[in-house]
Amino acid sequence: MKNFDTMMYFITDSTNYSEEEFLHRVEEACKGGVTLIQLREKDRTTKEYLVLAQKVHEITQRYDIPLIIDDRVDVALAVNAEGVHVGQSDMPVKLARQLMGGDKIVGATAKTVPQALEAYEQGADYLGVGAIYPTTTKVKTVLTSVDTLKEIVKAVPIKVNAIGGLNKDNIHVLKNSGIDGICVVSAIMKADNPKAAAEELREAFHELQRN
Ligand code: TZP
Ligand code: MG
Repeated sequence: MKNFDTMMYFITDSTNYSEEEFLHRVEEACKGGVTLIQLREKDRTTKEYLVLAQKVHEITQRYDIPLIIDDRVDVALAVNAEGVHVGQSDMPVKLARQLMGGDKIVGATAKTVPQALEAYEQGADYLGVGAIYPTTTKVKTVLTSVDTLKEIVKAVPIKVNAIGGLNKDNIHVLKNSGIDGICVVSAIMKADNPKAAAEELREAFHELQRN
């Protein structure tokens, strides 16, 4: 039985960090209580992606946090990661599901209700919806409104996370949206103290759910 929590979903970006600093930041985020980690590498060779994924997986396993690999089913399978995340121009969810098997986590990006329904019908376990705010992490992405996010939450019975430019000071716009969690890159990756940043984000998300 798949058991995973998308509440505090940390997506990595190793750009501008030495491997040592990157891995340290990943571990600090684990200590700060992130519930899911995605390794997201856009400019590495397959071999480099694999080697880094193995190293990150060693860390996440110590903290019992599922590791999701962005884009690459082959890399996810090769390192026995807990799941894969596919976007609209990646491997279709249906194929990713077939290749990964029923026990692994398959996540998908959706920006509209039809995309969300299609991903759910093809076997996605969760959706990342956004960008809610402009982001410097993924410059090409278009914005998704909070209203569309709410419609997606109502349309599918799987977990839905908001993504894009989110931080502890702006997630209040997601109040009453019904989301299961938030995905962040910069708010943790670029923080002076990634552990404290993860803790503060958790607190901010809990606050959002309380009121
Ligand atoms: N997909 C939509 S926005 C985004 C991705 C991968 C990047 C989010 O990064 P940040 O730094 O949290 O804005
Ligand atoms: Mg992708």
